[in-house]
Amino acid sequence: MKCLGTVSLLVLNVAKLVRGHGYVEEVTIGGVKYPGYNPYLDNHIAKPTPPARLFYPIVENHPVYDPTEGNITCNWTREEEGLPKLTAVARAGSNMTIRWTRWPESHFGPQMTYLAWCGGKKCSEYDVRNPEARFFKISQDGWNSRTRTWLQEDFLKNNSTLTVTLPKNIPNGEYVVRHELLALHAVTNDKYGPEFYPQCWQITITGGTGTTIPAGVPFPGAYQPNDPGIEFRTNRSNIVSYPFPGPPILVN
Ligand SMILES: [Cu+2]
Repeated sequence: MKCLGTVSLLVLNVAKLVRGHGYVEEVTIGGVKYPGYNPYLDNHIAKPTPPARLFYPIVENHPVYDPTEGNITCNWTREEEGLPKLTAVARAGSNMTIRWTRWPESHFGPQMTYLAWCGGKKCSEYDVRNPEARFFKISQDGWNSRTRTWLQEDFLKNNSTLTVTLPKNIPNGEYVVRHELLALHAVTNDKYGPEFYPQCWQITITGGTGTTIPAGVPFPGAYQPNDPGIEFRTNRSNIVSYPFPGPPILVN
């Protein structure tokens, strides 16, 4: 174990030098802590048996730049590792506490979170990267007009941790959470542009009061590069409000 720890620290430090990006390190649901998919460690212990996770495997901590391509759904995924095997039991109306790797201070922008119903199947047998999957938005936080700061600046004070509340008014069953940070700092830069950091993990909702699945949108398909909240070039001193990309929140 000591040896593994040293290796992962080395790899992480190198990765930090190369690119200061990130991924979800841990999520707490119903008081239980679940590790994220660590692209610098889990991949190496994936053979012959991948570690059982809630999270869709990811290749790197890199962002997705083009919101119209397939990786916008669940990041640069490792399809050869298959779907996650675990699900977290989550009460409708409860909080998920999401801790990212130390988020770079240069990055700012919102978070958006969606759920996709797994069609009455186990999510471990239903890939939400298929074109039929639909995602409904449950949470978003962006520009705080009182403090004049972005969500990604505010959550740095809290160890890169944020909270998303699950809706009460949805049917019980298995869902995939699609949680994403959108970094806007490089939108003026023709070479890079907006940076999307989607992360997907599986939950099983209990105690829900809803009887119908809220209307959802496809990924890719929900975002276009010139959406006002994606091609957002407004100077910080002039921001009045932030037009979130994607649909409104229809359920709570
Ligand atoms: Cu970046």
